[in-house]
Amino acid sequence: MSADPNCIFCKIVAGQIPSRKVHEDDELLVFHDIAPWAPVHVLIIPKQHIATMYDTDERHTAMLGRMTAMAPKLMRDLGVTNGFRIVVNTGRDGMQEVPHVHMHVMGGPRPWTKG
Ligand code: D5M
Repeated sequence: MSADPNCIFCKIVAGQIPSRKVHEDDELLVFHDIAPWAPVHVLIIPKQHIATMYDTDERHTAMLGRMTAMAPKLMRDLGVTNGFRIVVNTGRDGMQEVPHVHMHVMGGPRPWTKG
């Protein structure tokens, strides 16, 4: 599985940087965002290093589908039952700060910032 030694999320996957893990399987890792915008804010990431959504194509359809499909259960399991938001920032103008694909999943009682 490809990893970038300089990537902070690859280091989390490798266990070199601690994280509050919510879910892990062969392909994906889910952990709490260190700077949450909402009462519940997790990141779903592929374990392999993929820098941005520009680096994905039809070959990643199943993986991207799994990321989206697991969000409702993750939120329910974390007690979020009144709605949530999914955001995937992409590239500089897309306000992506960490260059490893990640899906923000955010919920919990409002008010909270729209990010
Ligand atoms: O969002 C990148 C997100 O990654 C941002 O919400 C903070 C989060 N982040 C950064 N470092 C960590 C660590 N070490 N643990 C957990 N969360 C982290 P972006 O969409 O790139 O702007």
